[in-house]
Amino acid sequence: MSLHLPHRSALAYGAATASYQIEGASTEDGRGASIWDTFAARPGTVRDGSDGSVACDSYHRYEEDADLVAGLGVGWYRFSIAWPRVLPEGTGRVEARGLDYYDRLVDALLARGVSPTATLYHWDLPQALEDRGGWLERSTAEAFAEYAIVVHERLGDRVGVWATHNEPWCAAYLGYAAGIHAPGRREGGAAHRAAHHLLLGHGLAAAHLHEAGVSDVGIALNLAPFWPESPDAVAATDGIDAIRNRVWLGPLVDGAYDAGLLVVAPELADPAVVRDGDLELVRGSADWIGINYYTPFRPTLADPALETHPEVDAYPGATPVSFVVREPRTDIGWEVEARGLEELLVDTHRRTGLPLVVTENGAAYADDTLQEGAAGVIDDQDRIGYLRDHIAATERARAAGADVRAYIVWTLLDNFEWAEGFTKTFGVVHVDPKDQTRTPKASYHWLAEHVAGAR
Ligand code: IFM
Repeated sequence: MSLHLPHRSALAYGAATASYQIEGASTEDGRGASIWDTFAARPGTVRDGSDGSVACDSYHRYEEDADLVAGLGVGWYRFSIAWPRVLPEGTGRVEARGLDYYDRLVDALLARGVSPTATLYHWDLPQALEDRGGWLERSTAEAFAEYAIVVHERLGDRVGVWATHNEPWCAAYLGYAAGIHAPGRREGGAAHRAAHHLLLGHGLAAAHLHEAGVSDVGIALNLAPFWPESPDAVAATDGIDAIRNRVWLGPLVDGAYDAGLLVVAPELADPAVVRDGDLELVRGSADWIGINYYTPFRPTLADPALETHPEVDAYPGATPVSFVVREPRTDIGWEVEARGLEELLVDTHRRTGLPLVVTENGAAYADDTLQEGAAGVIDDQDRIGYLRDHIAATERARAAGADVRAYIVWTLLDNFEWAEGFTKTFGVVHVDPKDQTRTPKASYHWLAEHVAGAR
């Protein structure tokens, strides 16, 4: 068991979850309100009207969940920390009982031979900070660094691999432009400010973690392969590629926003927002990059005949595009194409030169409609096929020279899938929403066998 990034000699395995999606206990032990509590309470925001107040009740069932991780035989568990459990008002007063929970969780993992890797921000911003402007304000980045120090002080002796943010593109653009994630604001180009402040928060937190002796600080990005459907969509694709991919990689690698990005996001050329030294701080701040991959995107010039993509407003300033989605698709409507993962890993390693981790990959399938197998197991063969193909794609990327250290499946448990509520299930373990009973699916057993065989 190691507390450092796995060695490159063999692909390591892990399972991932996120605090708001699994913990529940949303008012327990002094936890403050998060933007997802507030957003989900607004009618019409979450498909089934649900929220994360109970979710998988992992706050109380973490020992059982640690058993499930250990049963998979994976070396890593990637969880996230709920900022409002630790700092209920976002800054200032620390809630020791919140930290105690993560302390217990980390110990439960270590006792089972599983290395913990913690993500500091998987979208549950303290509502108190949103009330002061949220990620549109620079002060939120500064508060994030304060929070990172507090968490590291408590867990740093047992957690060595840290991710600052998970999918900051979603936090910035689904949250502040498209308005389909918390806090549900539709601020257009101002969302680019949120992106900058998320990056700045990453840079400030990474500097503190490095100072404290951490050598494995990363950031999990949902970079996307864009495959324009037709030659006339190429120019528009450049604009969305800038907002989805280059807005993160440019500062992390070059310490700069590129000229093409500044055309669609002039807000990032404003010296009052991007202050002297910000981009220098971000440059070189990541020791590894996490890749969250589900599907490729095939842009075409906005075609009203295509289904309207819910993310259509998430690229403010860029020429609007539609996305062609080919078959086969998962239950959430995302095309299944493992080649996208291979390409992304090879390209991102080439671009960054950094070690990579597949921090998320998995598929939503409507398991409830599947037959109970003979052994009482949910026979999710489609998910097994998806995982098998994407693990193979990861191995191909490694063979092509991409330094990919680990493959972490999304997700351990069926859980609260954000604006989709509990209607879309990605877990290798079924969770009964009525009583939170856990039932490993066939994909859980398949993955356990695969991991054992890979050792
Ligand atoms: O459930 C989410 C996760 O929280 C972030 N990445 C994508 C997953 C599936 O939508």
